[in-house]
Amino acid sequence: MDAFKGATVLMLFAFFTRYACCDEYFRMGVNTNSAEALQFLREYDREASGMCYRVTISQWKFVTNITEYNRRRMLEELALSSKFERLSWRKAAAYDASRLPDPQGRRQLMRVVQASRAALPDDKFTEIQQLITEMKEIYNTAKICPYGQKPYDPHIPKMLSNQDFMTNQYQLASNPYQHYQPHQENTEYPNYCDMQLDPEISRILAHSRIESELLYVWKSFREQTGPKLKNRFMRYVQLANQAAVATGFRDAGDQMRTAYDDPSFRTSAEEVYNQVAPLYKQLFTYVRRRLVQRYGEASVRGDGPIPAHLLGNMWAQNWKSIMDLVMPFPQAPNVDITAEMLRQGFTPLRMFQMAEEFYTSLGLKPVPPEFWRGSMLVRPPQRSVQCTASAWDFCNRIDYRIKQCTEVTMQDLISTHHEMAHIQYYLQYAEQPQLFRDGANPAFHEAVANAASLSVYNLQHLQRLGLYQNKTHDPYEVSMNFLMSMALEKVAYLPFAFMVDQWRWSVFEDGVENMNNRWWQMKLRYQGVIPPMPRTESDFDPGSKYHVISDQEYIKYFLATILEFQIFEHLCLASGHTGHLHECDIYRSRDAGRLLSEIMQPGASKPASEIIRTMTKGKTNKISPDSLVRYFRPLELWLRVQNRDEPLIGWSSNYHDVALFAPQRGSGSSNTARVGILAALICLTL
Ligand code: X8Z
Ligand code: ZN
Repeated sequence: MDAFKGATVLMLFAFFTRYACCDEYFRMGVNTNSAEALQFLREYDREASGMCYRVTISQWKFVTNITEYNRRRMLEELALSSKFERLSWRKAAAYDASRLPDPQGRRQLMRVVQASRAALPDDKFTEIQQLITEMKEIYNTAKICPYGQKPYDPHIPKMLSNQDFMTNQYQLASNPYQHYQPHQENTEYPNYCDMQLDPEISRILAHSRIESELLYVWKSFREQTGPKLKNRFMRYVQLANQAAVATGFRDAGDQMRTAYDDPSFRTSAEEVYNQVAPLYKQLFTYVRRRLVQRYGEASVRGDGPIPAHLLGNMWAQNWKSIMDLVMPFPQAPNVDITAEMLRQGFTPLRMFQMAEEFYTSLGLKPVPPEFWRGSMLVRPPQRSVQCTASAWDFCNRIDYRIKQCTEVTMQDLISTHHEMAHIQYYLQYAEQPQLFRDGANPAFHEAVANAASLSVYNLQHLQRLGLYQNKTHDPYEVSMNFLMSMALEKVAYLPFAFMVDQWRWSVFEDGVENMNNRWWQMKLRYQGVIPPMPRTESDFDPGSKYHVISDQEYIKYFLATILEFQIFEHLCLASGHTGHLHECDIYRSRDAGRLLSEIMQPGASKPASEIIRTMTKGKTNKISPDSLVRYFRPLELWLRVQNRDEPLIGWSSNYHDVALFAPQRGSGSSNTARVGILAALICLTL
């Protein structure tokens, strides 16, 4: 999932002029001595790599062994690196990057300048960092009581492992406790209200089909996050905007968008969204029909938006958990090789060796011995760890590690290949200076890792590995089931991934009034999703999404999902694949490997547009959704047939939908008319 980079956030201020780059303006210094600037960059590279190593080691120690001591050590290192970064930022700020004749040096200096909040005075800089830390802490410690709040019962079933879930050895929720076991330290406690988002709450949303239970966890998690975060978030918005303006940007959203080197970035992203929206609406319409069949018209209107708690996920962003409700051909299998992996005696180590062999089969690099010595590939017994899978670059060109609590499941096999792709990216750009050891833009790391995974979660590849065989079922039906499971993960995700930063940018741009209302307006407009219960401005539902309160941009996930298919298609072309895109496997293709290496090696030293131009052999320099649409074309045709009798492809919202979150002013007909106009506008923009 995660590509973990050491804390190398850098900054600037001092004697400013205005510098125009790609129609974006930010402030630069007046020192035009280029020899001095290059000397600064050389020193910076050495010191920043060292600092990054120390911080990353301290973070690794903490997340793989959560103790108070390790937390303190990590915070100390972070404080030191913060100091170093502010100092470096001031030095960098003194130069006028536009006057540097060396384009690579110019690019490095600009990278130091752009993303920074160091234009803030010391107290405000510390305050915003503190706020973000507090918000993460509140989020990470949010807990809810089990549904029904029964007192502790020692006979409740054990909590199931991921493996149990993947092998379908679970029941749908007839017993609200079946997903849940109290955390170990709390087993004596009579009222164990310690269910966390991951894994307990997420599992209920994924596996329960009891509407009241889904509603309960949906609502309770928001109660435990939003209201506690709202005031802090509003102050964070204020400070982030101040930092952006002081650095020469219009607002914090404007500053975030500079990472994409594209003056018309907003329009470009919107165009991409518009091209995938028709496919999303076909999927949406088909899924809604199945939900109506499961939950009834009283819960889901036949031509309306879908209530957010029924889609298998806290944010309705990934629908793969409701595959059981929407499977195109229930008599054909949903491809899952977990049982076969267990039968063949797979181990986590073997899964990683297999992933390494996938990349070396393309002619790419093996991982160094330090990887095998240092990584945490399974959950260690008797110590507390953070289990989210991540790939780590320790900034010293030697140490690369993965942290993953691997279980023998198909999902973890895919995740293993995904994380190993991040490591491969690190290895490929290792010779770049520290400031360029990164993706070409923020979407690239995830896109490359997912593109490789598309070749792994793929019937042809699984067959080649001897993990899947279809002797009895209609291949067309198996293919449709496969494409549906991919669509529930990728296509369903697109409008969510698009809307999060639309909302965030609107808050940075227009202020914090009616934030919750605007969140739901966008959820409705892009996703066609409504809250399952009334919301007001004392709720703060965006706060239920970690990336919002932890200051992590989100549009990169939208673009990464588009770009992964574009990269995948070009790798497939290089490998000589003909036929359906979803059937392409690049395994053992040296030509695909060479192209992948060309994409990864430059890191961030070149603009993303140049890398895309190379990748597409000059056809385009833009991120394009054509490959994604092509990949899902067979499913889209099938969906069109399924939806032929539907009154509406997409959704229309009525007064009641909008009244769930729009502020109610006045009363009677004027109010009805006002909300009616809003609803009409929403429909028009679909
Ligand atoms: O945040 C993540 C990963 C780290 S890159 C855990 N993801 C996004 C999310 O959870 O919303 C992966 C999918 C999108
Ligand atoms: Zn990742």
